[in-house]
Amino acid sequence: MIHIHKYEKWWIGLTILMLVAFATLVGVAAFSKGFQVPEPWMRVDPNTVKDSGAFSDANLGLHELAPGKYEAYLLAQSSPWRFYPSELSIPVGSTVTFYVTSVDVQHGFRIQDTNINLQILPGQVSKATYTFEKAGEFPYVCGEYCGVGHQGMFGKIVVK
Ligand SMILES: [Cu+2]
Repeated sequence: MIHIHKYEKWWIGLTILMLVAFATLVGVAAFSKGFQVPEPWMRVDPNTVKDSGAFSDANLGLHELAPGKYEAYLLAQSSPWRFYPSELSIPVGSTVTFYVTSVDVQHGFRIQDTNINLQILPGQVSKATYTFEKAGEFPYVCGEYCGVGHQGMFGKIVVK
C-alpha cells in the first residue's frame, strides 16, 4: 500500500473538486446561457471566395429566411481594412446567423453587447447565431490586430 501524505490527499481532492466545478460551469453556460464555441463552419479558397457563391458581392449582407430569421454573409479584408458590408439593418427580435470569412489575413468579428466574438481566418468560414432582443446600434469591430489599418475595421448592426 502506497502511503500518501495527508496534504497530498487534500490537493488531489481540491483538484478533482475544481475539475468538477469547471465542467459544471461549462455545461451550464452551454445549455442554459447560450454560450457558443466559435465554430469553423466550412472551408473555402480565400483567393476565389469573392468570385462566386455565398461571399460574392451580390450575396453579401442579409438574407431573410423566414419572418424574423436572417442569415448574414460578411467578408473581412485588409488594405483597405474593412468589413463588407459595414452596416446591417434588422427589426427588433430578429435572429441572425452570421457567416464570416477573410480574404487575406487573420481578423476578428466581435459584436458589442452580444456574446459574438469570432476568429476570422482566411480559408475558413466562422458561424455564430444571435437574437437581437433590444433596439439600438450594435457596433462590430475586428478583434485581432491585422495591420496598420486595423483600427478602421468596424461596422454596425442597426436594430429597430
Ligand atoms: Cu482585421
